[in-house]
Amino acid sequence: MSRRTALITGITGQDGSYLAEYLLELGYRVVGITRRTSSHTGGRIEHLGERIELIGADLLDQTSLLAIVDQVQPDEIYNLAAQSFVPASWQQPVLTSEVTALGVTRLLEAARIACPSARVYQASSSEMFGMATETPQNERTPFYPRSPYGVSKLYGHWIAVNYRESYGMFVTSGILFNHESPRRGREFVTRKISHRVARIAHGLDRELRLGNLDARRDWGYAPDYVRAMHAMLQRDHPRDYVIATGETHSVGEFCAHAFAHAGLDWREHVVVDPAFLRPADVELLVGDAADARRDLGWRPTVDFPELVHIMVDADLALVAEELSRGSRLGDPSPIPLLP
Ligand code: NAP
Ligand code: G4F
Repeated sequence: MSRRTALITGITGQDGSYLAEYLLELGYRVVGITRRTSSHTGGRIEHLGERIELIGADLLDQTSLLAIVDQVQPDEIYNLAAQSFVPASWQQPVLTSEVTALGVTRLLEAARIACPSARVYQASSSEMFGMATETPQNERTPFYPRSPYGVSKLYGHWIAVNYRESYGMFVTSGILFNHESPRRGREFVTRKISHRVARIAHGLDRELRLGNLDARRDWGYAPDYVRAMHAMLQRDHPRDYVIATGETHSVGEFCAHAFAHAGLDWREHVVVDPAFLRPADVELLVGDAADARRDLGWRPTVDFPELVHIMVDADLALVAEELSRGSRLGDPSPIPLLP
């Protein structure tokens, strides 16, 4: 069989980098879309070097997407690109809709016109359940998004369903619950905690300021979740799947585990700061991935305590390395949250 080709949008992100590694292991030719930005964002994929191909395009730009799909003729397309940070979606609701919602239509149009046989994966989100009407949430749970991000993801989800049903294209969405790793952006709560724990443990900071400590999430390990994305595209018929661990924990519990792992008491360091509360929050998410277990044979391999330990250990090592190099040690959290 000839080598299969995968096209990944969002390859510079957490999931894109793990997916690229996984597909290379499986023998794929991997082509990634990168956008022209004012800052360098290639840190997560630098180690893959020339094993992947990178081409410039943007979910905001129809022409670039059409050209790239036509040129690459991929067997599989993974649409992971998005404005993915929920608080930023209140600051930039129109941009979020352009990228996270309409960007999906632009990519599907490119596939429909230039390579309709390509199998397409759309990165849907448990944020679409929002103020969930049942617990746990599965593929039949009604949606009730609570942010411009959630609404945009819901548009992307339904346009994917519509291209499947209107044109008979192989389009599938993974409704993924939160998944984390040492490659998670530092603005997301798990990584914000693990990184600050490491800095406090090394004597560089004393305090961690957070918002809603009672919010509960179903947190899994990102490398497990990219396996599910690939498995969904190998089915005989396309359909959507929930991917989740089935366990839920609060932000406060994440703090307690993370600080304890570094030998610290979280109550001495965590400060609740209203600046980090959201205009509307999603209070409780927990997924039921029974269909994925049955059809895809998918199971998470990393549980909650292990996930916390992996992240804290990685950040302890990172801060230690930065200290030994004498590099800049100001907190590099890049994105300010809502005032
Ligand atoms: P991430 O780390 O924030 O990565 C987002 C990616 O999108 C980056 O590569 C970014 O490129 C790219 N991007 C942003 N705007 C773009 C544009 N206009 N054109 C092209 N690329 C653009 O996200 P992630 O955590 O890996 O998540 C991957 C996908 O799954 C996202 O769609 C996210 O919404 C969704 N999702 C994530 C989770 C989760 O828990 N992680 C759960 C459910 C769904 P730059 O490097 O240039 O910024
Ligand atoms: O880590 P978060 O920012 O992730 P959130 O909002 O759940 O979104 C992530 O998961 C979604 C899947 O459900 C993805 F679709 C999305 O792209 C993204 O990857 O916040 C988690 C919870 C929230 O309830 C938030 O209010 O943590 C709470 N939290 C409390 N203090 C905080 C903070 N969140 C952040 N980012 N920063 C805080 O200081």
